[in-house]
Amino acid sequence: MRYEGIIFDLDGVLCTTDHYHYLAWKALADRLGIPFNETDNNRLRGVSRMASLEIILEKSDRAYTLEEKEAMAAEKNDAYRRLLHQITRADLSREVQSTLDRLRAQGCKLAVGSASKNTPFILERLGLGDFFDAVADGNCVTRSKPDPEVFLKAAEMLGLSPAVCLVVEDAHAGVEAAVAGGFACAAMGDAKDDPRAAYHLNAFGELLQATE
Ligand code: B16
Ligand code: MG
Repeated sequence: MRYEGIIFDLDGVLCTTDHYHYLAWKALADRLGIPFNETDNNRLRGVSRMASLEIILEKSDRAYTLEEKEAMAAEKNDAYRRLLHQITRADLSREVQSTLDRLRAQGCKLAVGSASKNTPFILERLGLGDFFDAVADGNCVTRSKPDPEVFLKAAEMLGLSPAVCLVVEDAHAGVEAAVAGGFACAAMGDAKDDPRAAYHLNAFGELLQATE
């Protein structure tokens, strides 16, 4: 095993809730009369809630106060949380579960590094509430990806230096964050072809060969 620790992004890597994010942002955008489609939604990948809202409001023709923006973010999150209740253990793919189990059996420490403040709730729904050795998420950082803070925090919680950890990411902002923090990165999904990544995964299970 080439790495002592692996830090996984959550959404787009361990599970897929991006459609729920889309539906919740879309409901808000529709109410405000702001155009928003799945392509716009792609720009929100790995980006924090407030930064996502700012991207959506780029197409608005009026300015909003911070108070109004906070209310909008809360409205979106309430809708998103309602949708998250649909997640069950069956949404954790066998490929993800078996790959995680094999990596752990190889002596690798496993952590989550996610921008989402809903990380504990999502992990619980997936049946992974107690699985990871460390969880760093949007609740314990002040700077969001592409700042490396969340991954540095995860490595620190594992007691490992970035040089011996691999980050697995699906967002370009996340790949940038990993590299900025001194981590090697395995990219998949939307960010698969990002040239800054050391590995380009077509599927989660390919991590086993990549880290051999
Ligand atoms: P929340 P990740 C990210 O999760 C999502 O990709 C991004 O779309 C979302 O805006 C962000 O979490 C914040 O989520 O509103 O739940 O705090 O990919 O970093 O696991
Ligand atoms: Mg992601």
